[in-house]
Amino acid sequence: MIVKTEEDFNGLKEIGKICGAIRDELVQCTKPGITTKELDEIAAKMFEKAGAQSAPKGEYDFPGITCISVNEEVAHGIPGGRTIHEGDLVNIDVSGSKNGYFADTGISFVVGKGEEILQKICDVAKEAFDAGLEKVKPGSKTSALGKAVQNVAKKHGLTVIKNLTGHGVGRAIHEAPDHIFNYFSRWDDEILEEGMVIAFEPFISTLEEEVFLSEVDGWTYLTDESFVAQYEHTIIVTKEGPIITTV
Ligand code: M2C
Ligand code: CO
Ligand code: CO
Repeated sequence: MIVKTEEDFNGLKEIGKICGAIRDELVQCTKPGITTKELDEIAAKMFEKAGAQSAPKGEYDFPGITCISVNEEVAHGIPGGRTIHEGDLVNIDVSGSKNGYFADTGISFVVGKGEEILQKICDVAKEAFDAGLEKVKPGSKTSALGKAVQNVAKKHGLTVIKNLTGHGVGRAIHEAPDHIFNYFSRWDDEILEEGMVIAFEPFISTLEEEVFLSEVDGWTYLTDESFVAQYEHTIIVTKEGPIITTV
């Protein structure tokens, strides 16, 4: 969407804050022994208390309130009986709506003490996000964000996931621009506009450049031999600088 009024701005900020708070609470609660279903129930209570709705459930009838992905699961992990262990790589992705405004945010992190490479990909996903954020201004091509992400991954000897992308957001969870790629493509010439709302989400991988869909549940994106970390926020593009709604 393109923000046009103060009502738009306030609506986006309100749902952004709610999703950010749920993300942070779930990260805090992710300790060895807890199940992903228990984490999702915390999110359900927080959404209800805030008078907001889960976007995956509301828009796609996803079998969960949030997406929680562990180790070989990269994205769209379904909350369930899986127990969290020390050293797991976990991704919590929270998206929701209130009064017709949407936000989307996610983070990958390591539970307690884990393998060094896992912390590295989480740190590089954040670094790639920050590098792309510098390109978020009216008139920029979305390919500038992809280039920034790819350069950061390369600098660290890592790769990007090419078949998972950022996207427009605001009045729906996924809207135009349909894709903000995490690599440079000369055909990717969408222009960022004043007031445009985007979800920017670098996916940094140890090896593979593509994820595949689980044949078992039809939702979860998986890797074979890699570990992948994501870092996502909802951003309003303005000439005064990007505004992150999901802080
Ligand atoms: O847009 C995402 O970040 C998620 C969508 C949840 S809807 C089931 N918030 C995303 C991540 C990975 C792949 C596609 N979309
Ligand atoms: Co998301
Ligand atoms: Co998203």
